[in-house]
Amino acid sequence: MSTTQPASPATPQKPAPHFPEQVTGMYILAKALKNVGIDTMYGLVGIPVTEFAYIAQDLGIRFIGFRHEQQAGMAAATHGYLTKTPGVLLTVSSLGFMNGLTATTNATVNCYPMIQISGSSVREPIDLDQGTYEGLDQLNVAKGLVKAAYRVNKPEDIPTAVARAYRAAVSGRPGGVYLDITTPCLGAIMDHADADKLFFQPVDPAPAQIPSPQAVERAVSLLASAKRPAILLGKGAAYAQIDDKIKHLIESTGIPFYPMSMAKGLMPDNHPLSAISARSTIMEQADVVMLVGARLNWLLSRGHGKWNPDGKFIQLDIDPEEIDCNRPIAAPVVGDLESSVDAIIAALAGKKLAMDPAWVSGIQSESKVKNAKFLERLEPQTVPMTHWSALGSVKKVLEANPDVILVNEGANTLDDTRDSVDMFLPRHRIDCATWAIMGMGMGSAIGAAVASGKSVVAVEGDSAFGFSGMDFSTICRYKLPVTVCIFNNGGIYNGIGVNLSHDGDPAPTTLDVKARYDKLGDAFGATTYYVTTPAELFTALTEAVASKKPCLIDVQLAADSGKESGHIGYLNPASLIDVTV
Ligand code: ADP
Ligand code: TZD
Ligand code: MG
Repeated sequence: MSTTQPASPATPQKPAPHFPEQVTGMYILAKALKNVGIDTMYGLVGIPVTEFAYIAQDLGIRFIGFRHEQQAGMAAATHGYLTKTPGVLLTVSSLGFMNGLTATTNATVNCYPMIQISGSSVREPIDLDQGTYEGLDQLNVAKGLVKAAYRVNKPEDIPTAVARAYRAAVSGRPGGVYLDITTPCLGAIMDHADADKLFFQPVDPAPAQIPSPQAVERAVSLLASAKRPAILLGKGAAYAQIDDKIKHLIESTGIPFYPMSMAKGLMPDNHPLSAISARSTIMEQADVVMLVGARLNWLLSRGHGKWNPDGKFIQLDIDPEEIDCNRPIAAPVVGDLESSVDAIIAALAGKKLAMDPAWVSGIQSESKVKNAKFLERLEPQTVPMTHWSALGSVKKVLEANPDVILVNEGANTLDDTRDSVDMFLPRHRIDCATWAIMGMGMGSAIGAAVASGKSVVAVEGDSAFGFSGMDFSTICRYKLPVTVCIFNNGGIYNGIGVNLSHDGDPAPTTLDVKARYDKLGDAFGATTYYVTTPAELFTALTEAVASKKPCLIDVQLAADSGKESGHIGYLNPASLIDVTV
C-alpha cells in the first residue's frame, strides 16, 4: 500500500497537489472510509469519481466495478444486510446518481444499511440552472427517498460526513444514506498533516437501545397467558445476528415459529417447532403473536384479512413509529433485538406458560400432512419442465449444500422457490423483499459472494434476470463463485400471453422462450449449461456449485408454466377484493 496519493491513468489536467505534503479531498474521502472500517466499495466510475476509486483501491479498499449503478447498489445493500456495516456504493453525477438511488431507496425500505456516495457537479451553475455538465440538485432529489442525506462542500468536513453517514446507516432502524460530494470538494487540496488530524473513530455507532422493563413485563405476561402463541420472525431478526438467542427463546418456550421469507433458516425450516407450513392456522387461530423484527405490512395482510380478530400482538422492533401502524399492538417492546430478546428471556425464567400442548401437536401433524403433499408436487419429472419439476432438482442440490446463499427473484420463480427449498442457516436467503422489486438478482448475488466469501446460487425468473443480466459479466470479471439459474418460461409470469389486437406484436407479458441465455454466459467465459430435464438440471447445478466458479444455467421451462402474478394475483386491480392490503 502506498503512503502517498498515487497518480492514476485518470489523473485530471490541473495543478496537482505536492505529494506527500499535500492531499486532495479524494484522498481524504478514501482515508476516512478506510478509517471507519470500510473495506469494499461497489460502483461505476466516470467524472468526477474515477480518480477517487483508484485512490481507494490503492489504499486497500476493494473496488467492485459494475455495468449498472443499480446493481452496484443492490450489492452494497446486500453487503450491509449480511455484515451489519454499511455497504458503500459509488456513483457519478446525475444519471449515475439516479440509477444508484433506486437501490439506496430500496435498501431504506428493507432496513439494510448502506451509503451511496456520489460525486456531484459544481454547485453554482446547478443552483442557477445554467446547464452545467451532468447538473442535478442531487441532495434534494435524494432527501425523502433515503434515511438521511448530507452534502460535503469542504475537504475538512469529509471525515465528519463519513462518520455521520455511517452512524445514520447502522443506528436505530438501518437504512440507506446519501452522501453528496461536490467536484470542487473532491479536488480541493489540503496539507497532509492538517488532514491527518481530522480522522476519528466514531464511538459506538449502533448503540444498544434497551427496552423499558415495564414493556418487557407487559409482553411476557401476555405471552405467558397465551393458549395458542406464535413467534413470527422477520428479516430484522436475521439482520440482528442473535441466532443463538432466538433459538433459545423458541426452544425454551416451545412456542411454534413462522419465518418470513428472508428469515427462513434463522431456525431450520424442518425444526419440530416450525410452523412454516401452517401459515393460515397461525393467522386464524393464534391468540398471541410475537413479531420479532417483522413488520405487519402487506406481506402479512397488514394484520387484517385472515388474522384472528381477537388475537393480540407483541411487537419487538427498534423503531417506535412502527408500532400500531396497521393494527393495535397490545405489547410493544421498543429496543434493539439483542437487548429485547435478552430481557424477554430473563423475564420468562420461572414463568409458567399457559400454552395448550394440543396447539403445538396440532401444528406438527398439520405440517406433516402438508409437507408430504407438497413433496408430491415436486416429484414428477415433467418434461418440458414446470417450475415445480425444475425445483425438485434445485431443492435436492441446495439442501445438500446448505451453506450456499440463495438469491431469488421473479413471480412464480420467487414464490415456488421460497416454498420448495428449505433453508437451514441464518441469512442464506436474499430476495426481492419488501418492495417485491425485480432487478436485485446479479447485484445481490455479487454482494453476497463478496461480503461472505461463500458460494451463491441465484434462481431467477427470465423476466427478473433481464433487469440485471448484464452484470453477470461482473460475476465473471471478479471470478465469483456464483451460479445463476434462469427459469425460462418465456415471459412475465409465463410465455402464453395473447395480444388481444392480434396485430402480430407479442403480448405485454411475452418474452423470449427460445432465447439461449447460456450463450450470454459464454460471452464472458462462464461455464454454461442448457438443460431441458430435471435430471440434467440436477447434474448441472451439482457440478456448478462444486466448481465454485461463475456458471450460468439456462433452465428451459414450458411456456405455460406459471400463473399471473405468482401467489399475489389477488393484488391486481380486477381482483382486488380486500382493499385493506
Ligand atoms: P420481513 O419482511 O421479514 O417481515 P421487515 O423488513 O418487514 O421484515 O421488518 C424488519 C423490522 O426489523 C423493521 O421494522 C426494523 O425496524 C426491525 N429491525 C431491524 N433491525 C433491528 C434491530 N437490530 N433491532 C430491532 N429491530 C430491528
Ligand atoms: N418492475 C419492477 C422493478 N419490479 C416489478 N416487481 C415489476 C416490474 C413487475 N413484476 C413482478 O412483480 S414479477 C415480474 C415483474 C415484471 C417478473 C415475473 O416474471 P419472471 O418469473 O419471468 O421473472 P415467472 O417465473 O415467469 O413468474
Ligand atoms: Mg418468466
